Amino acid sequence: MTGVKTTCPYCGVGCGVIASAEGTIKGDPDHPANYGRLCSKGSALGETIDLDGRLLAPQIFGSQAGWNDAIDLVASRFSAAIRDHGPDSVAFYVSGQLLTEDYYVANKLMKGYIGSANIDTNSRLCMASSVAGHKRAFGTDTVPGTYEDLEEADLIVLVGSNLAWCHPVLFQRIAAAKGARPQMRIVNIDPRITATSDLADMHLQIQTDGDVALFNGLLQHLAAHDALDQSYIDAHVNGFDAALAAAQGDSAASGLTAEEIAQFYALWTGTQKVVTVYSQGVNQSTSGTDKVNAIINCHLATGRIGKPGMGPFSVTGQPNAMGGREVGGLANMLANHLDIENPDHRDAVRSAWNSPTMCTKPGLKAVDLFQACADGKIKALWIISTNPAVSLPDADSVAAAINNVPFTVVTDIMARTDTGDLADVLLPATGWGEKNGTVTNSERRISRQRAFLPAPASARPDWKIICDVAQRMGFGGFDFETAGDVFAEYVATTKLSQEFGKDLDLTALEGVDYESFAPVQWPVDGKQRFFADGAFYHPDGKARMIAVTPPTLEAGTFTLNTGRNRDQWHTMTRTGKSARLGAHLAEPYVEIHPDDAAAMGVDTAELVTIYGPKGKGTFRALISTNVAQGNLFAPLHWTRQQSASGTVNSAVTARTDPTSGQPATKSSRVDASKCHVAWYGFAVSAAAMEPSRPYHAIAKTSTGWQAEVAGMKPPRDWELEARNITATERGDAAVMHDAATGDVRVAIIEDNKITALFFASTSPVVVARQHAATLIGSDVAGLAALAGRVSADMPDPGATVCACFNVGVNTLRDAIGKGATTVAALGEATCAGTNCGSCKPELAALIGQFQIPVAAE
Ligand SMILES: Nc1nc2c(c(=O)[nH]1)N[C@H]1C(S)=C(S)[C@@H](COP(=O)(O)OP(=O)(O)OC[C@H]3O[C@@H](n4cnc5c(=O)[nH]c(N)nc54)[C@H](O)[C@@H]3O)O[C@H]1N2
Ligand SMILES: Nc1nc2c(c(=O)[nH]1)N[C@H]1C(S)=C(S)[C@@H](COP(=O)(O)OP(=O)(O)OC[C@H]3O[C@@H](n4cnc5c(=O)[nH]c(N)nc54)[C@H](O)[C@@H]3O)O[C@H]1N2
Ligand code: SF4
Ligand SMILES: [Mo]
Repeated sequence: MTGVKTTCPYCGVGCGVIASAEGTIKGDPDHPANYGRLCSKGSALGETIDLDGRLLAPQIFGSQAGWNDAIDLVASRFSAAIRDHGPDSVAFYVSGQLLTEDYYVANKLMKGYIGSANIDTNSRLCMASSVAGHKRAFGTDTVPGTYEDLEEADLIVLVGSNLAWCHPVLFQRIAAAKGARPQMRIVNIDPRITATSDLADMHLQIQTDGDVALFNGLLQHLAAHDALDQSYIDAHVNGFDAALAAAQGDSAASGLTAEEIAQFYALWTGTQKVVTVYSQGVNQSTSGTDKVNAIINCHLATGRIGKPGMGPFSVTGQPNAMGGREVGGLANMLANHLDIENPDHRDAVRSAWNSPTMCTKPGLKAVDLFQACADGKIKALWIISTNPAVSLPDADSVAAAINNVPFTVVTDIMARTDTGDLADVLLPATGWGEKNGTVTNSERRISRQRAFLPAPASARPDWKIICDVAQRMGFGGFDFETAGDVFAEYVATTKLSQEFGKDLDLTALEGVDYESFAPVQWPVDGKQRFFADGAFYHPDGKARMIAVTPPTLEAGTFTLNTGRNRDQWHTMTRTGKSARLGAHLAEPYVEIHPDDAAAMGVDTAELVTIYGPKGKGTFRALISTNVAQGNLFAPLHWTRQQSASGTVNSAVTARTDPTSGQPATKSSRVDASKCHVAWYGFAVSAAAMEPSRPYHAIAKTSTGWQAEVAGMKPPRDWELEARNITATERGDAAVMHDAATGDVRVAIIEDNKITALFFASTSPVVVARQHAATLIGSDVAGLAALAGRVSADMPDPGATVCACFNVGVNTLRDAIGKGATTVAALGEATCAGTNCGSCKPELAALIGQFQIPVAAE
């Protein structure tokens, strides 16, 4: 296929993509991350690159402006703040979705020219605990292994990772490896049962933050069962005795049964080739760094690190989380894995940058940075490629803090985001497909993102915008012509890493052709893994085992856990554009245990309000035994753009890990109760809706928009209510109001075509959502459509399971009933699961659910 080779802009798997300007998207069969595979989000990239909703020109105080004025204003306001209040009165808050080149110049500007380290990134919310844990253990922030280890392992332990939904292509690689070698074992450790659990031989439903207790217990068990690699410890590891002594607590504090613990320990102890994969269930915790070290301790004590099929493996979330760490993106790091606290390192970086000044101390970490905004200490703030008014804990206070900064700049690709809505200046960036640069994935592989579309209107690449501002502030050192020039300078500076005995030396890439650059893993000398033979980066060359003790668990009514959906990316600014992706789970929801729901008097699909100390949110109840009693789970994706009350971080508390500063967004202590409403509604419309009701959530459909709504008292005029909600003034309305049941149905018809449908009821509206959406624009007689039922010639496919081929649950149930009782057979019958495979765990679960049991003979 012809097209441009680039890299997916979503998760840290870093899949190679072949894309064309016509919007065709295919997996790159030659890319070592995915060998041609893509997940549902990657496959739908073509549907999210249109210009709908894009920010296409700079905006100053709400009015369109030219670049010259915008750059002038930004440069002069930052310069004035620095002049009047010092360098630490300004701050940048950036993103693991920036390309390495963008990240490099942002750091250079703040740390080397402004002279402050007040540049932090959303990686603080994501990878900071892994970074801190790596540095404590290895003396460097380095992931030892490669993706192949996941295929070569005999045991994969997933800790706090919903890999099936969040790193789907790695999950598919593991599933394929297990298919080929069924003796491979998988253990999933998560307080919640997830799609990832379907592949697991053992699901350990750990208590929230029980991980340190569990892995401390494992260390004891390894010691007691003669399973240590004493010669590795003697030669390469410090701190064993102290770590073991600290590990003497009770593993029952993990919340697991003695039998579960014994089985897990026996499996780990008896299997040499173990990879422990961990993600946000580990990092996003007040004990996040300790969890990382508790896991690494077990690998160091057994020498199971850096060898094929063995090692601790922190998978990165964002496409360039790793690249950001390489260029020193965090407030407490310097470029090239050098240390901000080390004056020799600072001096060397300053002279490599030939810069006038240099930060002298670490800057503010994300949560503290926004607190400083609230406290009036930050006079100018620049937010790039991230949406903190949604994604930081205590989000309402963060929004207020941003508002409190005298001058705020936001660079984004979208015109409206919750953070952009608070900005004084909006700067339009080129997005994926329009810009050039590099990203580094979870296995340290650097790949190119390449443009295959022209830059729309006056949008500019992020690195260019940052350099324009730097130059206007009067700084030399930013006169790059292309992203390739920035990359070349960055690569040249990595010689410092080598000079100081660090591991990030990319100088072998000097002079490579940026245009034809093929994916390359570092170190670039061909060595695939780190640490099999020791050679750690502490001054004595040894690793450190860290003495860690389990945290004391805080009391509270409910533990609010938060995370991700399969088909949405973070704050939905891109994935929210795809009707296909939106169909999987279309509104903010909370998973709640049936006993808790019953105690609250909450029935299926009613609404639950979650109260944090500083804010609240209202969510659709998804009653499920996948969460333990006392636990709630809600996704982080919904923003005020789709749902005024669905931003879960409004209720999430801003507690952080003391070592890494990473917020503990998986364990807020909250209250929750039923949200009593008088009526529930559902609407589909050809028009864009902004319903603004006590509860509402909008989503894109194949024919327009849908909205879930609820109200505190019935309106006087249902037709008017329907027209207001569906943003449909014109056309005739057919209204049915059943006084006995309270059910309301309104169809609005113009020129014999249905333009809007509205359903309301005193209980949650039962109507086939996707089917209703397909009626918009059709000339089906309004009243038949109003029945909300489905005629024989238009079967309702039901809620979407396979987003690639739009296959619904009803279609799958039919196929299973007709004998398609394996995932492969379902694929043949319906196509479901045959493209990206992200829905295979759900297909398997449906087969279990709908298969007619065969009577025992
Ligand atoms: N579809 C999709 N994929 C994504 C993203 C996305 O937005 N959408 N975002 C990307 C990014 S940036 C990231 S960081 C990754 C995140 O990838 P993951 O970390 O896999 O995703 P999460 O859903 O945040 O959390 C993982 C699991 O941690 C569990 N957990 C909560 N508390 C604990 C605990 O105390 N102990 C243990 N052991 N587990 C716990 C949660 O129940 C949850 O299932 O995903 C990346 N991939
Ligand atoms: N409660 C809770 N909160 C969490 C988490 C959780 O699990 N639970 N997870 C945390 C984690 S791990 C992460 S990574 C964060 C993610 O949180 P955010 O980074 O805030 O979320 P995104 O939606 O990815 O924001 C990216 C923004 O950049 C814009 N954008 C896209 N492309 C470009 C570009 O090329 N240039 C520019 N300038 N802008 C662009 C998008 O439109 C969007 O507004 O959320 C964190 N928050
Ligand atoms: S797994 Fe999916 S989201 Fe992640 S890089 Fe690959 S295609 Fe993109
Ligand atoms: Mo992340």
